[in-house]
Amino acid sequence: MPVDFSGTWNLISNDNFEGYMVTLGIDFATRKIAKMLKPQKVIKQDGDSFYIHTTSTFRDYSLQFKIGEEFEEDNKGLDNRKCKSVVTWENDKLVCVQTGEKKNRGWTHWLEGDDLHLELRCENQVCKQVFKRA
Ligand code: 1AG
Repeated sequence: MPVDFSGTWNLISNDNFEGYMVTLGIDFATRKIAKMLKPQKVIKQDGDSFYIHTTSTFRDYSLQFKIGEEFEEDNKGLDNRKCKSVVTWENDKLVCVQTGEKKNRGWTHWLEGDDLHLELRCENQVCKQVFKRA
């Protein structure tokens, strides 16, 4: 049985979100608001199809993909850049490579105990987020 990320998840920690946002060129005022947020993620996993909806009081972001199928990602409401993204399994981890203007951009999701982990990478910055089941 593959890992199942499905569920509703609430952010409990957010390490170096600031550094990640700075490399993406997010302005000071937006970063100040974004840092205060406690986003919620709703993940629906159906075989190799994923739907990940991240919501907050400020901005929402939704993503739909199939494992191994490259798609055009429009980071609307985030840094507004477009990139070509592909998500693959690396053992039990979900690894996304976001190819575009920014080097070394991507993220990894995995489960650890009852928690959902997310590492967001851009250039030399790594943001580490942890979520608990709602
Ligand atoms: C995400 O990607 C995207 C959601 O988790 C937020 C993560 C990082 C934010 C990216 C850049 C910061 C830009 C602007 C800050 C403004 C608002 C922040 C809003 C945060 C809630 C949407 C991985 C994901 C897979 O798609 O889980």
